Amino acid sequence: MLTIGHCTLEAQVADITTLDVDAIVNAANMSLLGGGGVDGAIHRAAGRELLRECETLGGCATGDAKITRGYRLPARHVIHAVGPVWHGGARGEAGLLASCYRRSLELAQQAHLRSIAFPAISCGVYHYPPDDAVHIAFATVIDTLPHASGIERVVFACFDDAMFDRYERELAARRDQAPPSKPA
Ligand code: AR6
Repeated sequence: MLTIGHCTLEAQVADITTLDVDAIVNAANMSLLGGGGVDGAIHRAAGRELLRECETLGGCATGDAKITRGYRLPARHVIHAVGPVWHGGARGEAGLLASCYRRSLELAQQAHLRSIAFPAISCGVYHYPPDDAVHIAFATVIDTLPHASGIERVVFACFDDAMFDRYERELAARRDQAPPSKPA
């Protein structure tokens, strides 16, 4: 756990569909019409109404995000972000991945949400190298939080211990950078 301003950041090993937060982020594709991985799990848990709302959205560009209701999920909303497919790193993948995190926080802020959970966008079927992806996720969230002052809680939902360890390393490195507390 790490506190930045009014916001706590934490990593959890969790199925993101079980989290009771204002919004969970989906690692979607440009159609926004569902798929495998976390996308499939979110659509299964939310029910058909989620697909019906997604059908009205006209898809989404890579690096961008769109928000829907959460339907049968404990989460009140789903923010569908489209991460980049990893092609080796020379096709703007890092900027597009950062943009997913930034846009998701912007949408959450605009909707007056306070808590948000992210999966490791692009780290599954899209094959983004996970160490790099986690570093981008973490750094982008920290850089964006000052512009999303209503966000009080960010959860990085990890499907396995290896992913959890990556976020824990980022959290620890950031804690180590914090200025030492003043002597009493
Ligand atoms: N909760 C948390 N994390 C999960 C869950 C879950 N229930 N399920 C998987 N993960 P992926 P991508 C992790 O493949 O790489 C879909 O077909 C998983 O272990 O879901 O962005 C879409 O429709 C991995 O670390 O997303 C797109 O076509 C991370 O979530 C495409 O896959 C992301 O893996 C998007 O690929």
